[in-house]
Amino acid sequence: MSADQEMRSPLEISEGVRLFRDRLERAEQSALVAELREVARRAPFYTPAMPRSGRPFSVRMTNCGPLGWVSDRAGYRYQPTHPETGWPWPAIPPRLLDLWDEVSGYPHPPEACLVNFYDAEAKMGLHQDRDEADFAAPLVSISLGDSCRFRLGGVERTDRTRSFVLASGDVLVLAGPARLAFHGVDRILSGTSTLLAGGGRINLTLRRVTKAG
Ligand SMILES: O=C(O)CCC(=O)C(=O)O
Repeated sequence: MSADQEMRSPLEISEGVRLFRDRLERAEQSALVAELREVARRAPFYTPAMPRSGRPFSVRMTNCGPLGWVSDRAGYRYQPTHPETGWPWPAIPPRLLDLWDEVSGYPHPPEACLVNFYDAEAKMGLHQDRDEADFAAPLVSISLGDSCRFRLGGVERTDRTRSFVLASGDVLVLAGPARLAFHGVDRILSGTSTLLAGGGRINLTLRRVTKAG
């Protein structure tokens, strides 16, 4: 982290929602993409399916960390292995653990890093992240590659929503009263970044899954 990044305070979008614009410099983003390529070599991206209907997600996913979030006809859950290869997820890259320490304000490490890949057409509907045993830990979300229009609501599905752009290098934290805020991705703004050779957007979501201690 440069001194400039250290000095910059996050944008408080609403209570518990902190947006660190340009938190990762371009060189850090590239280094992270190289590490994620290795993660994806060992735990390939796959297409998750919706519970019950089995309808495929438009987003492709993989994970790193002791636990990974998966979805299939049987439901949403965390598990220690890749659903297609049966292999344990690779470790979370140390630079992400450091970032968690710097922005989360939570004294225990994340256990899951969900890696979402969005092509130009992919999106993610409004949802809450609530498959974790403890909501005391925040969600830390990192954007890489093409920008997206991100939608954020309140803790009730019917609450008013707002949208804003998340760009490569931005880090968003949902904590405290916003930990269970509904959120989603309306669309990808194709061609807004040259970070990923083939275009598209990667989102990393760091989560604590079990109750610490
Ligand atoms: O891609 C994003 O910015 C959001 C991802 C997300 O909401 C999730 O993985 O639960």
